[in-house]
Amino acid sequence: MPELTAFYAPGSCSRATLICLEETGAPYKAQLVSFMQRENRTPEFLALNPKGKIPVLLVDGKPLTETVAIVDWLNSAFPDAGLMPPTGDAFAKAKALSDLAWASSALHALIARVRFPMMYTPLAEAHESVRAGAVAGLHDAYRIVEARLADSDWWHGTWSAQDAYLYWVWTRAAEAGFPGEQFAAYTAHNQRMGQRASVRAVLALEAEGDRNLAARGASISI
Ligand SMILES: N[C@@H](CCC(=O)N[C@@H](CS)C(=O)NCC(=O)O)C(=O)O
Repeated sequence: MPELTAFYAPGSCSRATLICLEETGAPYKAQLVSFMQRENRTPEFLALNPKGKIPVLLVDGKPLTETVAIVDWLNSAFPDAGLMPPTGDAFAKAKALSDLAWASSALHALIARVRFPMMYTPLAEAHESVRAGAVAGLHDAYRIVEARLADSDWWHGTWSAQDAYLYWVWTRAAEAGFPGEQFAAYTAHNQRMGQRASVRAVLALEAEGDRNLAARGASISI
């Protein structure tokens, strides 16, 4: 069994990786990162991930970054966890990775613009239009998710890492005021996800992380 350490921050996209780790049932260590204290910019952290971002998964001490790659590796190491749809077909596997890449690049980028438009332009008067553009993009993306979930509990029919990522997106966007509840199937998906033991465990871990950060006066989320 490989030794696993996941670097995470409460509320951030590392939630998808943590949910997947929980779904594997493998023991792992969760390493809290304080963005406010710039723990993701220390030389030690940058040696693990020069991009200064989480998630990072240490596998026997070796760092792996990017959610898509982490999920792909976890799926290879723990094939029974169902992180990717079962297939012996290289094209079908590539399709599943394509869906996950869309979530972790396109959807993630829209969430970031909705939450932090000020990071994308120094012009205060342009913040609202950056946000509005991202909100429009999220509506388009949610229509795709809604159609996919109309007749299925899970993106691929059976639960997979894609559902973990979509759960983070819906929750994060709602926290930023995006009206996800207008999309009935996606909202029901979010509620189904909230009932999974893996998700409950991760939310409890993040709550503990939040308390830790608050005690340090370092509460901030990205
Ligand atoms: N493409 C990366 C995105 C990672 C990412 O943007 N992480 C954010 C949190 S959601 C982060 O670490 N931000 C800290 C920073 O940029 O300083 C992935 O899918 O893993």
